[in-house]
Amino acid sequence: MTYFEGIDKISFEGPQSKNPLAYKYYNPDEVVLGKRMEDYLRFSVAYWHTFVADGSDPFGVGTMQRPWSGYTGMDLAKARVEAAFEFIDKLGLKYFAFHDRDIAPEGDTLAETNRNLDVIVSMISDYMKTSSVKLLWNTANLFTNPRFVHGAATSPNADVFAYAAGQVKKSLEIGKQLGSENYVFWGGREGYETLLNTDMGLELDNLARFYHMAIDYAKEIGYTGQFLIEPKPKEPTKHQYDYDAASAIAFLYKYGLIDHFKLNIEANHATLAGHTFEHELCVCRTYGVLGSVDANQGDTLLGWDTDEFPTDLYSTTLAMYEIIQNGGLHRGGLNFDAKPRRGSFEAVDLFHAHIAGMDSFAKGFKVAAKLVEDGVLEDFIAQRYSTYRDGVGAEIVAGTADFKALAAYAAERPIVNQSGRQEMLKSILNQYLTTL
Ligand code: XUL
Ligand code: CO
Repeated sequence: MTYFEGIDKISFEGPQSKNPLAYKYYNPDEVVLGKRMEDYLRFSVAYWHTFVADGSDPFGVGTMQRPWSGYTGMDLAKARVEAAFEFIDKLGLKYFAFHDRDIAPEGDTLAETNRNLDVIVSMISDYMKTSSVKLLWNTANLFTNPRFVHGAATSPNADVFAYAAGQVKKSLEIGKQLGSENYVFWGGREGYETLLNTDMGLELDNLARFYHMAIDYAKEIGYTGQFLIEPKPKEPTKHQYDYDAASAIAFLYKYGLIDHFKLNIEANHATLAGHTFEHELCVCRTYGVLGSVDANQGDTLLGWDTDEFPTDLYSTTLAMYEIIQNGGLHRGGLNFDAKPRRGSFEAVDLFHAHIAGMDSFAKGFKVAAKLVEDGVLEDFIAQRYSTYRDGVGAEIVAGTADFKALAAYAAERPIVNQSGRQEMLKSILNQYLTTL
């Protein structure tokens, strides 16, 4: 059965093409920085937005017209798998990502839920055997069901902690079975609403205990995917513990978890935290924990997670610049945790949306690669910090200077600063963006 009737494989036609169902910049075979674009960018489709979400919002019901809408229960779950592999193949994607609850319906008990999962996971596994599509990451949904009303690993109720552990245990087994390259923890309800009823110390200790149990179980079953924490400051909770990259990293250090985790940075989560996307990526690469990316964009006029497909070339360029400085994303990828707007309700809009996202990142990648090749920013930055290469600066860096020596050095010396040249650099960036 064909789900996306009338839509052929999407191919690269170049920037002059007038065909909306073609790539203008994403050319999988083009070599950039010594690697095929496809191998560098590792695009992934998010199962929940593309095959599950129906366009409902707090003010209205779903609007999305989907070829699988007529099915229910396990039949719906199976139809979605068939549609997913057709979609992935038509776009030429290589990765996908899902929550346990996206792929199979929840049963009355954990055992029944797991039986539903087994049926769908074996179907996905069969599809994966006959295609080159891989699972970028999987995760457990520990936020939708009312049992998680007060949190999962940070719930005040130990029975909920136990249930969440059972759910993640199963998800790690699925990760092993399908060979997921990463496993994501997004703490949807791991935060608090009011400090008046919250023992923050116990909640954080328990969250760390939960992660240590996950590490132990992964080791026990031989699951080798990279563990990722996805920071987000708020929504659904008022305050989420993994507020941003810096708070997640502090948590990982405090609880002896830093060697076992990297971070999955989502652009819209950065915006919600009051940071730019590139800031969060830069913090991660500086601390050596940049793992993967949820590629989307927010709206600076709206205070919530809009999960738009990324189309802002300025942002994709600066993000790819950070990713290149990181030596790529290694086992991570660019997962489109993004949804077409509620008004873009036709199935073909899913194609337009992914094409827009992939082209935006491909273009940003090419511009960032050229900036790096030409050493534009590196040379400027190297010169800006050149006082640390010799004299007193070199002594500071080498650790041989102390306050007494520095005070004596500074006593009679006039200080001459250099311009930061911000406007010149932005103008050069625009030049690269518009001429490449
Ligand atoms: C929510 C979000 C999640 C995670 C996976 O804002 O980003 O979809 O990516 O649980
Ligand atoms: Co996300």
